[in-house]
Amino acid sequence: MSEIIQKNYDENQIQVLEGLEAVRKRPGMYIGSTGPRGLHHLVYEIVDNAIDEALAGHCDEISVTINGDNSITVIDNGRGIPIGMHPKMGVPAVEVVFTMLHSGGKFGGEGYKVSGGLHGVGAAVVNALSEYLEVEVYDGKNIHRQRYERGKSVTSLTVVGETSQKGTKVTFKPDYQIFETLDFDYEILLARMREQAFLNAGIHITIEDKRAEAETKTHLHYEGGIRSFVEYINRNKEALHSEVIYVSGEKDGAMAEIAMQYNDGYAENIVSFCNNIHTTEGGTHETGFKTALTRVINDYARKMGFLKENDKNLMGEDVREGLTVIVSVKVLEAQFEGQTKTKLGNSEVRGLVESTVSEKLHAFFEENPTIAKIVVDKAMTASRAREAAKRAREMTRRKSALENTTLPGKLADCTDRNPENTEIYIVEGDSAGGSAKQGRDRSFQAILALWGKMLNVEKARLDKVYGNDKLMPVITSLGTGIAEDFDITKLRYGKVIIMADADVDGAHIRTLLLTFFFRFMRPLIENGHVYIAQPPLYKVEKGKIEKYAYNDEQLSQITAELGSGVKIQRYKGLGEMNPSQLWETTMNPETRTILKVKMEDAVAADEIFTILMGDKVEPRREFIESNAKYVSNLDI
Ligand code: 1YM
Repeated sequence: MSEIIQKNYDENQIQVLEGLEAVRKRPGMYIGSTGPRGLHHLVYEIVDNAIDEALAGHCDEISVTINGDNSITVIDNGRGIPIGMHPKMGVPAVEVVFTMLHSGGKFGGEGYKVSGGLHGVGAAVVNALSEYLEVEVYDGKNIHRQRYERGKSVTSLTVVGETSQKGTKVTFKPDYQIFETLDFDYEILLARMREQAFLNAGIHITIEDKRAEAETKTHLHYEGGIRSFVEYINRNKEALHSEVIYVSGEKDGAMAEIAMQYNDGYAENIVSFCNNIHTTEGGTHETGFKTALTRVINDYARKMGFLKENDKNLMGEDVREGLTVIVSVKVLEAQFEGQTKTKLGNSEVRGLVESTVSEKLHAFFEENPTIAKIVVDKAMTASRAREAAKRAREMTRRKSALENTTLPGKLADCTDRNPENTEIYIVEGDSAGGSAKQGRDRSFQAILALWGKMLNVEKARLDKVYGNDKLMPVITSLGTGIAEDFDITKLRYGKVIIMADADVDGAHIRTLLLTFFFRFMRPLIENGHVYIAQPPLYKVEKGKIEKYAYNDEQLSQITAELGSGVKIQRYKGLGEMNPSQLWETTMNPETRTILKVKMEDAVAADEIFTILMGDKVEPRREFIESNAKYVSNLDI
């Protein structure tokens, strides 16, 4: 009798060895790679079995340790892998689990198994690729231990002690003959364990690195589950509503839960899971979510009158701007598709997620109108920005027509063609343009005068740049093109100097130009090509002495110097200076002051522009009254 059993055991053993030999021959087929990714994958396979035990409701504590020799120990407090004889194989079930491929997952186990990975053979694959693996099963009475080397058992399952605990402990060391590196990355494992702790609310996971000099140990436990996950992802962002929106539903044994929160950023962040497996390629659950979200927000916005009859519907990308969402589903028979088998294919899941979000999110909005309003506002802003961007794109398509345009008639060009030497003054006002033209050094200074009536800033949308008689000459003069077609190598002048009066109209034109550069020629600012000219505010005369003051402080200094009998003239505009005065005070590189525009200045101008264009009258009036200053950085 014992002989027969022994014989069967041997036969099984042969079959097993062949099986695991296949894993060692082609490890990539089972774990993807033998690089760091594959290495870390081994840990996930073992932990997944413990997580499954938690999902089945038998385990709430898991610990993961990176040992000093780069081996890994995983312990759980579940039922323990069964140790009874396997009826067909004639060896303990635990040995089948670690030594047989296609052992078909769990025997008779039910529930939401991690069927996406290695279909229940994860433990055997890890064993095959380990220099050694030791499993201990605690059954509440005894400690049972078995050791394997490169997939082969080197001891039989033996009682090695007593215990009152229940659970499973697995220690394994990845095989240096297989892996390119054995160096586990604590942060990578930590991130994965944190994800699992979020997805399995209430579970305690401890992760420890014993290689580190200082003790490195993290305890992960989130009662809030995927709500906490969303808060975690948004932790460094400005949330638009403090409460995370959470909905869940169930149908025919499948479950879906969704947690979401908007932040003030623009990125959309959808993270989805099926049976705790990160579905990086998306799938039916994500599709269902997106469809429902767009519909619910549009319906609500219409119903509440935020969207008027003639307004277009908000698009998917509008309602997802600044959204962080976790979509987690549990299904009995998950079908994974796609390049990396991380795309969920189950069609019934789409319907489940869609109906759950449709019904419950709608109800949530009805009950939380303040949050609903925030969400709709965010989406409507995104929609407007998208429309503006679209118009901007359309306009760049007309660019080729532009490139061929001859230089504008209002440009008085310089003779030097080397941008390293040249500069262009963009001047507002007819008379100032005339003085600048006469006063300049025509060898390296070009003048572009912006004529015509002062732009009505409220009506001027930058996305209508092509119809803008102030901006068109600027584009053609600089030669770079705009937006996606912007090419700094085509810049015709090294310095682009905005010269405008120190009054409201001057502030308008500066704001317009800076905003335009910021939105459509950003590298121009980033590379430090844009400057603001600083004309003097006062002329101080005494006899034959003429001095200029650029601010009030200088004025009092000069008047103090010159003593009594000085004549002070306040310049209201550039046009009040004759060509030689303009050259001397504002254009001569030896004596002038120009301010280099920094990105912060352009950002501020862009904000001001938005205020000037916006519907709110009060901020606009405030701006015009205070005549905001943008420039801070003294260049020369
Ligand atoms: C540290 C790794 O593997 N825990 C673990 C594994 C199993 C069970 C419990 C378990 C499952 C079932 C019944 C069942 C596994 N059992 C099997 C198999 N921790 C770790 N904890 N009883 C115990 O699914 O029905 C495979 S894994 F196949 F033997 F049942």
